[in-house]
Amino acid sequence: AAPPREQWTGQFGFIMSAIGSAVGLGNIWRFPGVAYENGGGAFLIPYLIALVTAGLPILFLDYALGHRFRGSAPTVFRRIGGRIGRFTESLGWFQVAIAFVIGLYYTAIIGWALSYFVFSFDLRWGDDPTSFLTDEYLQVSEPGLSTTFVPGVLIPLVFVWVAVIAVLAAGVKKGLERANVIAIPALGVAFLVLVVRALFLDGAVDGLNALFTPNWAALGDPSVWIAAYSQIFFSLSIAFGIMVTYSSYRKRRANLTTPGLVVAFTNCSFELLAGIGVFATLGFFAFQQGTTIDQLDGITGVGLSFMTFPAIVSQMPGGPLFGCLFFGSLVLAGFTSLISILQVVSAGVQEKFGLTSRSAPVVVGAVSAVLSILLFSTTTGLLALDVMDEWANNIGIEFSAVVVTVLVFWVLRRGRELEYHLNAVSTFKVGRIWLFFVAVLAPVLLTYMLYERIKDLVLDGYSDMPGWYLATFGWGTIVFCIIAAIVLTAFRWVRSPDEFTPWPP
Ligand code: LEU
Repeated sequence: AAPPREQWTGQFGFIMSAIGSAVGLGNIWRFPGVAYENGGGAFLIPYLIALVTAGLPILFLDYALGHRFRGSAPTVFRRIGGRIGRFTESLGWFQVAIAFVIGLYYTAIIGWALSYFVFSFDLRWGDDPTSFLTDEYLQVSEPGLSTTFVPGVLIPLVFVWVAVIAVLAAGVKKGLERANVIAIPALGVAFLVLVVRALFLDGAVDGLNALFTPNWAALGDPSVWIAAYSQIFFSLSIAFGIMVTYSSYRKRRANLTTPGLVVAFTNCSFELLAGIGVFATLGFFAFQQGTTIDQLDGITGVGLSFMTFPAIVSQMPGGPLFGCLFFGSLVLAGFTSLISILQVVSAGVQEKFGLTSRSAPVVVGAVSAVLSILLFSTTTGLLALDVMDEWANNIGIEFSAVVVTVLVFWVLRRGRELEYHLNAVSTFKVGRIWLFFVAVLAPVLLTYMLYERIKDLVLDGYSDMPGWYLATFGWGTIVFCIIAAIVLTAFRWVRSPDEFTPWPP
């Protein structure tokens, strides 16, 4: 018989690991730019509304699903499906596929951060960090598929893949949990030092004003709301299998909702803190240049962390230390999230194909690593990354959230059962309001937003990139996930999942 299901040592290990997953590149690299682009201070309103109406409720839903049905996403959706489990399993594989895609480029960014951590020591990027990034470091070429590898990007990328496979192969307790218990406090300290330092820079206040001065008109724009919901899902690691998988390793009698509140609160505080730190630093930069923040370029996404930040670090007293703290934080935050992403894929494959908890990460990791290296260590990596990130998050994850909620609450009608399960041991009880948010409000809002977003992308394209390119890397990503879901569902289970985790309990 297969060994019993792995478990966290206890609540603390789980909470640290869940925070490790939630706090990631999304908090440091993605949030500040997204907030700034979508109305600055006014973005906090849709953000908080998204947190309360969809973030927390779906976080609880993921916990309930994973914990009650005790398995990776495909196992969970097969079990909850009952007689139609053969079909509903595909939803689990769709989530696995999204996690797989995100893992491919997420690793690339961690690899860059690792390089930049090293570059910080001697401010290697010189006087023009923008051209350093695109021309010297990434050696970006026209959109396309190049086969020219860039060694400086390739080597750290390989390193990150080896590290993540090693952690996963060591298992839930000795690998994932241990890595998080060490890395998360370290990250907390490094990041606090960074933010406090930033607040004492000249011009910091102007930076905060730029972030927090609301542009109320933005609230009328659906794309701002979509950005808020997507950011919450990505940031809390919900609706694509991560929290389902993580909560399946909790002990049978476990308080579910209270740790959920702790994790969500910590994640969002960290996110706001990152916004504050980043904008204080931008304020300093604008001050140095005798200009204002809205005149600066490159405040979003990749540009912010890898062009603007290096430029600032160069001008700052004690710059190398600041750079090390910033890029070191990115590496730690990113790595602890990456292990949760890959665990989703690894656990799914492990259960379906009857692999061991040691061999599954090696197989899954090797396949992912090869693809990730092919896509992101060549001269066209940067563009592919941007497009895949947009589609995986704004279309893939939202689509998954809609299908899960409709399936669980409307087709299978399991709402009451999950509510009961959540309340059985938890101290924070959920009730009618939770059901209303997850079963009614979330699917309705998300369907509308998804429709708007798809319409926009179809009609207006994305960042002036050629249509064929968006078709391949954007829509192609979604098509890939759907095909993967169908194909992986069609395979036969090598062993019944019930052998891994006794079912029914
Ligand atoms: N929650 C993570 C973050 O904020 C991302 C997720 C894909 C693990 O970066």
